[in-house]
Amino acid sequence: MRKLIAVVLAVALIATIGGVALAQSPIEPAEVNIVLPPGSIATVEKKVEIGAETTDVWWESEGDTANLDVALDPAGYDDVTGPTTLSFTETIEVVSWGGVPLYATVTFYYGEQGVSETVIGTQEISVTEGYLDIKPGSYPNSINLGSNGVVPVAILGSASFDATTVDPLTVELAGASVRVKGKSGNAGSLEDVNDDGFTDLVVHVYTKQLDLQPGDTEAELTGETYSGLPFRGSDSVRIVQPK
Ligand SMILES: [Ca+2]
Ligand SMILES: [Ca+2]
Repeated sequence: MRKLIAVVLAVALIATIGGVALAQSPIEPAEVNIVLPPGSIATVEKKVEIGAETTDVWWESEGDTANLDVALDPAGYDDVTGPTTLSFTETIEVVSWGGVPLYATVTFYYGEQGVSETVIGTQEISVTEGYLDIKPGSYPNSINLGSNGVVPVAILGSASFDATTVDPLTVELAGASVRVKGKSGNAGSLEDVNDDGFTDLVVHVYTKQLDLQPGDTEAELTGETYSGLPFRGSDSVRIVQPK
């Protein structure tokens, strides 16, 4: 079983550079959920819009840095001329669980560093804890790539993560989609698979669609909540060779 973390990045600032009004959310994605075990790293491709101006653009991160490490690459851009969109690769690492949720704020600036700086926008990051379990209740999570069947995956609810908010139709495991039930169009079921009092979402993905190779040890899960917050996560797998 692996930890599941929901990271919400919210941006709600409007900035103007060189007289050009930027989009309502100059920083994309505006909201993201990340699912990953402590000690591992999630990456998010992030885009920052700037207006018609030659300027430096950089970022600063603050928050619960003892437990949550947030950094972006590159550290900044020098003398860029807009309007343009700048790309950053954001890495979010849970160093340890110092109580949940964990918080961080990333602020983007333009201007000349140390001389004049104006805020482009901020991200508010909050991390809540939940759990993900491929083949709930069993370990190792053996997968026979030659199987015509399905693999069950449980997104486990907790005090800080409501698994019933996940839209099962959006869930994919290693590129494999969720089995939809007959004419109903429903997918997944809500049940308490680990008997901890919190409702869990169980889906089944098609084994044939799994983008996994012999030797792979992890499978990534992606999906969205009903409100459109994307999330991702991973759990260990053991690939069994087809006979
Ligand atoms: Ca398992
Ligand atoms: Ca449960």
